[in-house]
Amino acid sequence: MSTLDHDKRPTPEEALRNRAPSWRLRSRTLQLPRRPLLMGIVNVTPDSFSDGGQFLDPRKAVDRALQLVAEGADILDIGGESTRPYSQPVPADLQRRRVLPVITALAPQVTVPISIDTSSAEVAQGAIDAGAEIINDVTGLAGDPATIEVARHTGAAVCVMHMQGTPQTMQDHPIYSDVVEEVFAYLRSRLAALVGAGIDPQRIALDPGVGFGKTHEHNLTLLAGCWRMHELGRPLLVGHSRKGYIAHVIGDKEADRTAGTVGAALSLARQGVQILRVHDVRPMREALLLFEATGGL
Ligand code: HH2
Repeated sequence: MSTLDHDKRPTPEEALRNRAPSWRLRSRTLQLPRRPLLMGIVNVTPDSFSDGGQFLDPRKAVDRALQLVAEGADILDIGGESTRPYSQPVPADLQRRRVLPVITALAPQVTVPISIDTSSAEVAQGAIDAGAEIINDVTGLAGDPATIEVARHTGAAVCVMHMQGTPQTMQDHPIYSDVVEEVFAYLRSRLAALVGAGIDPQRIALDPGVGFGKTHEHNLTLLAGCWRMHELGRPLLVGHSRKGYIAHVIGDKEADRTAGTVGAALSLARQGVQILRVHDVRPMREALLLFEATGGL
């Protein structure tokens, strides 16, 4: 039996009525206003696709995080493993050595919540002990099943992302018959499985996984159809920042992708997406403020 049910597809207006107004984290509840919150990215890695090597030094990573907060980041996402296409997994102990000093230094200095970008239970547990309160897992808590237990017993929030394949294989030949409906069906089943495993649904955010096992056309279709995911009643988090579909649309692989990221952010804001995961907080914040002030929302 197909998991897709085309007859029951809502209109964008109907889907938006189900837009989640808040996200419960470990120590607080985040309100999710109509203008998206910004999750600032800090990659403590030598090889991330866009900022690899810039923040591998823990002091530089902390400074970058503080800068993103000063520019208006509402959440910080700290990661010690690149998941770009064809990247290799990074052992948990190396991820911990990269991210834990950064989170330990940051936690007493910032009031915004800290998220750990990992699919390792060991890394997630260490990050939570150091002060993180969100587990951002690109494998949807399926890569390391022990992560479910970490989320359950710590009460950390989780972001569950869709990916077709693994970073090692995902860009080989991604195939969908209907990318929006298939991502929707995956997120719905993952949400049900995690709730069944004892995770509080109020703590779960969902992410369509831009760039994870998708062609440029898939990414563009998915970005245009994010509104669909509101039917699941959970906060939507989208990581569209600086990714390859922007160069594809612009027609220039070398182009700076900040303006393109802003352009897509406005479409996502209009669709009611609650959280945008971005490298460049200041331009995003300013564009969204103006978009809101001029009636764009
Ligand atoms: N994208 C990346 C990493 N983590 N998490 C979520 N929830 N959604 C995303 O789209 C997402 C993510 C990849 O981007 P980046 O961290 O900049 O690069 P790299 O994986 O090379 O470190």
